[in-house]
Amino acid sequence: GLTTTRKEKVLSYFTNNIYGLTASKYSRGRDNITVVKAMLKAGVKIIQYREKKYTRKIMLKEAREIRKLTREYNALFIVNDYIDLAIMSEADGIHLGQDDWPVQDTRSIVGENMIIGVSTHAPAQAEEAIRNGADYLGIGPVFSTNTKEDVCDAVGTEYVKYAAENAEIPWVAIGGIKEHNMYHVCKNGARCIAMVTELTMADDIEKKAQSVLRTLEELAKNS
Ligand code: TZP
Ligand code: MG
Repeated sequence: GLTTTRKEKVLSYFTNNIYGLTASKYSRGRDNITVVKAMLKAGVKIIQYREKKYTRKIMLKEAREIRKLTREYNALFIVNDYIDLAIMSEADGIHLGQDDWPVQDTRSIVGENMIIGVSTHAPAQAEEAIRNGADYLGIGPVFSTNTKEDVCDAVGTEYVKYAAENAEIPWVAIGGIKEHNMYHVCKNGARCIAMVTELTMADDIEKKAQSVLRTLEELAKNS
């Protein structure tokens, strides 16, 4: 049958989509699996497993469970930080920060099929990530956020605009983005929005994600 290349796969998923991340610390006692299920039910098509405090054993168990669920919902599954966990859980992608392993070295380990995403906070970092073979970029933190420890200062919608005008690969805006301020992000060209606490802290995660997806659709139509 038809084979979808890595590049085509990324492009299709990073257009008009919400990129949902786990955060057990900010999920009001709900476990990561419950949170992911609610996001998937709502129609979120990219899930990142981001877990900073659990043991390897627990992370592997959760990542495999999320791998199963994301397959059922035709969603992309990305693992944050851990190359080994991404491989062991058969994730679609691995997400690297500026202080994680370099893209080229990561590629040599994960092979040609795995998507590699890189967090960037400035144009020079975006250019470097693209040069090194990243498949998508994280653009942010757009607004200030307390969700991430050692997060850099908010980069603002200026950097979103830069990405919209210059990025040669798909990208996702992240950091402090809520339903009420996503207008400013979309207005500057974002077509894929990452959210942590707007979803994980919601009373009803599924309802919130549905509402955010409707808002994104409206904003995309009018721009
Ligand atoms: N990378 C840059 S900002 C951030 C990450 C993982 C956290 C975003 O969380 P929130 O709750 O959507 O502001
Ligand atoms: Mg990292």
